[in-house]
Amino acid sequence: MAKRHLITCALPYANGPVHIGHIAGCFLPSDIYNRYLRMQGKDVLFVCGTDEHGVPITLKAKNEGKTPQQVVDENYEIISKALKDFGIAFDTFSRTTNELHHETAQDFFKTLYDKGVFIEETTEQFYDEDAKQFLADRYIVGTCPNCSYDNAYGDQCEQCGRASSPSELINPKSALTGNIPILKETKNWYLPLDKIQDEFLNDWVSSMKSRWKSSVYGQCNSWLQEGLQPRAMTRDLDWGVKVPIEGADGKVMYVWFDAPIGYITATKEAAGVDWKKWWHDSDTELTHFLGKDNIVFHTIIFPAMLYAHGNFILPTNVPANEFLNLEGDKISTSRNHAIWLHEYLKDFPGKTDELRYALTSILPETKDADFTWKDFQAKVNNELVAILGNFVNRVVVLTHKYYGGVVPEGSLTCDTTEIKNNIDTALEKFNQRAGLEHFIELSRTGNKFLQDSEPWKLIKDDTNKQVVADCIYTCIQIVKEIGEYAQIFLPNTSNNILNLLNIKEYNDFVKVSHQIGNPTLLFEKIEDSTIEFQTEKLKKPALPDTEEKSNPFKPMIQYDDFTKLDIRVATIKSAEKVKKADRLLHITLDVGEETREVVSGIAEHYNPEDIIGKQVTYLANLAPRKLRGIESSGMILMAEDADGKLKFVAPEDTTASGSIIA
Ligand code: B3M
Ligand code: ZN
Repeated sequence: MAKRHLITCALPYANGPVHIGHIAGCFLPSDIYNRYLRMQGKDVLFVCGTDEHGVPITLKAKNEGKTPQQVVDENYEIISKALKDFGIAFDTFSRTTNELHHETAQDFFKTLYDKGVFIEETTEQFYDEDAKQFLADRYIVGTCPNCSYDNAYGDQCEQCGRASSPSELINPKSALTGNIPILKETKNWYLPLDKIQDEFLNDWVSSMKSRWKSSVYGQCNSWLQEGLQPRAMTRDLDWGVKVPIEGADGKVMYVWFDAPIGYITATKEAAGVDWKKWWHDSDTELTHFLGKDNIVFHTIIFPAMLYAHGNFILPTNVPANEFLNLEGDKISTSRNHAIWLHEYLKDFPGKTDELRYALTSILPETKDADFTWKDFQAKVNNELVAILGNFVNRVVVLTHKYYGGVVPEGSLTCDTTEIKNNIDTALEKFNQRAGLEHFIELSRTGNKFLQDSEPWKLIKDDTNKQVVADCIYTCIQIVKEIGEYAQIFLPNTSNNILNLLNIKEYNDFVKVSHQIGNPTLLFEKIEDSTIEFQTEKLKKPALPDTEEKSNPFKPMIQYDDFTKLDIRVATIKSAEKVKKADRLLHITLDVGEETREVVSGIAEHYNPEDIIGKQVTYLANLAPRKLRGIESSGMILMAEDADGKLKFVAPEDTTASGSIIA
């Protein structure tokens, strides 16, 4: 029997907020397990944090004209607040950009280095000569060898999902400049997974066969069957944890090296000097919660790191979940087909338990699951309102009606022991969906007991006094049990039941003669219109950010796209108003070797006579179109200020007409 339990939940990437897929994948399952163990009186530490390194964050920063630090700061705020408001009860929610994390990861790396674990290898990697940097997988785009999609990333094609390496791409290009990258030699440090497989992983993984979920064991085993290869643990990049050894300037740790060490950092933050017992003492049981795309990192790479380091315990279980879909379709952050947690919390104030319940009831434990708003509504209305809320309310109301809210003297006449055992057994085995079904069974049983007992009939006859008292006494104890188990699944409801029963904590029975609280409803029905609103919202592409941007940056283009634009300096030779068109000026431009006629919508901003001789920026190769019978070739580019005023963009000093702008 383990003395203590360390629970980790996969660190969400700080490149965007979290959505219900993340919640069902690991936040909720880990929180349920955490709450379950605590209810058993176990010594538990539950840690998480944001994963703030890696190339996607640097690309996002570039796209949005921000620094990577700004991107992760913003997302840390949104993510940590949403998870806290949702009641995920981490002991600490750390960040991998914290100084303590950099120290911890560097210590870990240094120990492996000093033990001679790494293989140093010089290989040829793609390098962008203009950007003067090596190109990590995500910085390379090209044509997918599998499906011919021409914007596939170096590590994965987003169209067909195939994982690949940059060298397999057809016509690889730098995502930074569009250049064709050259191959250049660079040294990196590799974890010899092949060797660690023979020494340790094969035996260790097979010893876990009976304990781990078959999907987890199966995936892990198939990697081992294929045979592991050494894997680079360093990258030529400037965003990440610096590699703490000589000759490693300009290199950082591979994000999947430092991220799981984030669990250790978070433990240090939560437990201080006591952190060691959580990671070094074999009496600690370590459980990693995560989604299925992270299995290999938690069953192979991180354990290999821990083994190579020595002294660390290894995970006892890795109960990974499958994926959650949304309304029959994959959740997609780029298409904004997602329900963002922070938006749910804003749209449904005070309704965290409703989402917890609906998601727990469909957790993708053994296969992918589908969330629909209709099902959410049905779960709330038909189960939380009609079964749980209804039972609790009836009991409180009847206690007030018959006994003025004072618990009558009675004895237990309905036994719920088996149901409670069923909840425990299911949760022990990570069958949380089943656990929730048994939990709602408590309320169903209470309702049926009350219905069958019919105290409202018996009360009319004085000889039934004790039977009625027994019935109400028993129902009050069942309400208490519901509240007690709600600590695991529905923490707000659990607190509300404490108030209804007017007790401070859940222990033993609610005592005879105790005055309970006044009836209030635990849940309210979700209206059709609310569901329609949410379903409509899913159809609209919106920014997942909290604040609406007035002037968002456009999606990234490649250098090639840019070079298609022929932009020149031009000089205005003549200008006149277009008849019967208030906004248009007909302008003749000197573009060097020729003149061009342009119709421009700037008549409200400039008088024709004032602009003769002005220099402007001219897009020369925009396909011509006819405006008011005049063919307009190309376009004069204008700057627009916040008030909508248009202004010419001119060279700093007079420049020959026709000069190229690039
Ligand atoms: N950030 C991947 C993910 O969010 C990664 C998990 C790290 S766990 C150490 O899916
Ligand atoms: Zn593809």
